[in-house]
Amino acid sequence: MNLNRRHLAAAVALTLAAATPLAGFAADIKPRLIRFGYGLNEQSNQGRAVKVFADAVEKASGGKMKVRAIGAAALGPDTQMQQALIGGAQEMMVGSTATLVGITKEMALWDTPFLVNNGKEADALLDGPVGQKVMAKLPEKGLVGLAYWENGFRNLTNSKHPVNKLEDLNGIKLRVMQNNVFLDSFKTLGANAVPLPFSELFSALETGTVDGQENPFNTILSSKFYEVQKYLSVTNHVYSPWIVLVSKKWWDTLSKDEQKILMDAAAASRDYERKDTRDEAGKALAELKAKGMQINELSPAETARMRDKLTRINAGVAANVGMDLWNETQAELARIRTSK
Ligand code: TK8
Repeated sequence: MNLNRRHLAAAVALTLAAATPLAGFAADIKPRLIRFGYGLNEQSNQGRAVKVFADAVEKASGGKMKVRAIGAAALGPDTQMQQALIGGAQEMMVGSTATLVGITKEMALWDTPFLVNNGKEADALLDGPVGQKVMAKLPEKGLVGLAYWENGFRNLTNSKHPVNKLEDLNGIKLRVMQNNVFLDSFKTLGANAVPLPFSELFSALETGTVDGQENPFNTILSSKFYEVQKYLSVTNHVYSPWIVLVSKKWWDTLSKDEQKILMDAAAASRDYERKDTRDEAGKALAELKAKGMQINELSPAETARMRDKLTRINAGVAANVGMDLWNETQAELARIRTSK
């Protein structure tokens, strides 16, 4: 016992002696642990990209920064994780911009139906001055945005009947994200829209609490919604981004080098994620069909009717995000469209 204690004391003394001249490098001894939460499964475009981010951070930091990826909403739905980041109880997450509007109202810009026509326009808008301006609104709320990833163009599924025309939405109990633009959009289209966190969606569909939902093909596939949804209507009614977020409280404790490692990894994972998502989306429809879903495309006339109804939402979005930002977005989109 005595001997043990002596040994221990000697070991402590040795450690202290070794540590003293290196005191400035204390952070080097204990790796930075990054709890990175997300909502989808590990086997999804979101999960794969978080893994790419984690590997890039560990590699660039020589193992001094470690990412613990926690998927399937195990740390809670988007809104709960956002609060954990603000409070400093969690370091990072990726989730929908749509669930962030309660914190940063300008994020509602991305909820505008039919805002962009394709991925190229989305990338240019999000990575350009408008996207960066919206992201720059986050730090005053306790969050730092690092990159927009692609969630994708959203499409409708339900368990009742095919949606070929607007009237087919009447009476369908449709889950929407916790976001007023989505709620108003689907009420306007005639559905019985119900906001629910994504983490509750599968079981809500399974038990019939709701009849339908809307998400990109990738998510319909990775979350196995085909098991509980028969009909898929290709509507592409809105492009949804995801956003990679950091707790500002924690961010401010990092060195410039550590911040740069995270920014570089976010950019690399964004490029990987967009490509992976687009590749998968291109194949997903055939897979969903093979899984037994009945798929229909809306006729151009019906798409035009839907578009027309939904443009009534635009004025509300514009008022919400501010007329200046709205006009800047329209001008930027016009510029993007002519410069290709
Ligand atoms: C995942 C969600 C999801 C979103 C939704 O956490 O809630 O429908 O599309 O991707 O952010």
